Amino acid sequence: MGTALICILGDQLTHGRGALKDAIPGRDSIVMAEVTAEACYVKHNRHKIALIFSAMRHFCRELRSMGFSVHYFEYSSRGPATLLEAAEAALLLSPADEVRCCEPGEHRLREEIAAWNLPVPVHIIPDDRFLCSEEEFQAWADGRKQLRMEYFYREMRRKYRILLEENGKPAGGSWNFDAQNRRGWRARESVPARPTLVPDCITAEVIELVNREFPDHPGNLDLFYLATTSQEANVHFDWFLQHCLGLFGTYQDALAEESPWLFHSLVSMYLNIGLLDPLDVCLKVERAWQDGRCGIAAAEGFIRQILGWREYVRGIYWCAMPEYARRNTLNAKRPMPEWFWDGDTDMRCLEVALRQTLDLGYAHHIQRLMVIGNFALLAGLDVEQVCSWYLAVYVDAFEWVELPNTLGMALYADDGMMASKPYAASGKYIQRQGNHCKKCRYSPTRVAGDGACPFNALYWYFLSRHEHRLKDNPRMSMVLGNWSKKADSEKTEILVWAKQELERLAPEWTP
Ligand code: FAD
Ligand code: DLZ
Ligand code: SF4
Repeated sequence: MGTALICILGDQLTHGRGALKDAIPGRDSIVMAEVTAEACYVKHNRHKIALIFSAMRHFCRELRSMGFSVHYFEYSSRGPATLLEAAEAALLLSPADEVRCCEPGEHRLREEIAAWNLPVPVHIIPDDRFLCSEEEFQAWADGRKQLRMEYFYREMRRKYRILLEENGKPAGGSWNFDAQNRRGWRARESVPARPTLVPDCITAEVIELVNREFPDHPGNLDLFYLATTSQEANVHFDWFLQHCLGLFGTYQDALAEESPWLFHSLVSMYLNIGLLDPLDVCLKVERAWQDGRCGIAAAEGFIRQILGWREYVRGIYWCAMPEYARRNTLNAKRPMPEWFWDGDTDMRCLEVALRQTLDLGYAHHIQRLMVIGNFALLAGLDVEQVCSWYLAVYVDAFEWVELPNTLGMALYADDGMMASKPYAASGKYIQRQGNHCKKCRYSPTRVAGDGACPFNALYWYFLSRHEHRLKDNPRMSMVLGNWSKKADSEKTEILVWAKQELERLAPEWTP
């Protein structure tokens, strides 16, 4: 083997994996670069940029301590602006026989790197940090009419023998304990305070840089709360195992005034950039259940998210790209309102979810799906704008995971490839799941007229708009039946009100 220049991207920070798999210190050199092209292709939340830059700098330090020569370009107007420029500059400093890069997690960057024209060949190495390869997923998907996550997940449980009895039956007698995981939040439990991390000097320097260089990006870095090394991320996960896992399942679908994260793990960002290993995390949760530290519903609920959903959405993304990004089944084109960028709305559930999203780069699943996503779906907001907003605002957002969740699951824009029905809900659902409505100027029990929760009329308007498309879906028959049973006068009143509210909340035309 000749010498290689190994290009490590900001979300590929795992030792011994991907392009680092056969790397040898002294023979191969490494390039890492903080570049405008990656930092600005959407207005990434400052927490995300700070996490990635700081984690990259820490990872570089670890590689150097292992004996690797690393060409590290810190963010600067005089430095390379793209990853290609960084690779070119590094090749001049360390000539090599080949450039090696692990396949990027976004289609746009895969295309870009595949087109790199360098003096030596560029070899793309498969990303072995996932539990299901793209080929394996494709083989599972081939010939299936519907790609339901539940069946994929069972295969994954079998493959890794997780939560499985000796006889191959699921532990606890069921594959899925979701029905036990839907309790609403009534503030009866106290949410454990998360340990705070004091930024070290690398992180402090990065925070200053990000505040200076990205002034118009969202994110309040005074609240920076993220681990930036694998070791810290593991400490963080162990804290979750000890303090939150027990109630994770119970309150997985809850919405709370008191806490942005309730009993959620906050590990997606670490998994997505390579600081935590997905199998390791699942095995630790299985062990916690085996040791009696949590119930089966909590363990299964958590493992399903990682072994099931996370791998499944990645499979969908690579199966369906690049056409997937252009899908818009419901023809949703209404401009996204400006208040998505500052959280300035009097709908309390949305205000809470948006403000924490913008300030911290974090919202849990139900906030993303049933509050923000639900509003975007019901209002018919432009699919492309909504997807690029989600890609920008969350710390854990990379297109392979963000796009299927947003376009497919939340917006139902892929004609049911991801979701068996639209995740459309009225204000009653949000009221049941949490305590925001008590602090809201709207009433979740009223449908039309001043003070009525806008989700209610928008919900019926959504159903009536898309009745023709949804009428053959058995999972929609009950709600569509409820709509059709309403008197014509009531229907008219609701629809007139819905259109008026929609124009007020998300004007079709903005000057
Ligand atoms: P927990 O609730 O503690 O769950 C544990 C882990 O399971 C997560 O860390 C994550 O790795 C995995 N997981 C759970 N649900 C999903 C899912 N649907 N898809 C993939 N992984 C899942 N997740 C991202 O990592 N990046 C995104 O950009 C992203 N965008 C989303 C957009 C929308 C509209 C929706 C509905 C969901 C999105 N998700 C995304 C999935 C999920 O909301 C986040 O993974 C989760 O909220 C992260 O918080 P947590 O680590 O506390 O998760
Ligand atoms: C997201 C991101 C950001 C903000 N900055 C960088 C960077 O400066 N250098 C880098 O190598 N990677 C960065 N990334 C991550 C890449 O955008 C990521 O590799 C692609 O989105 C593919 O998942
Ligand atoms: Fe949200 Fe409606 Fe409840 Fe207000 S009343 S918090 S808008 S669900």
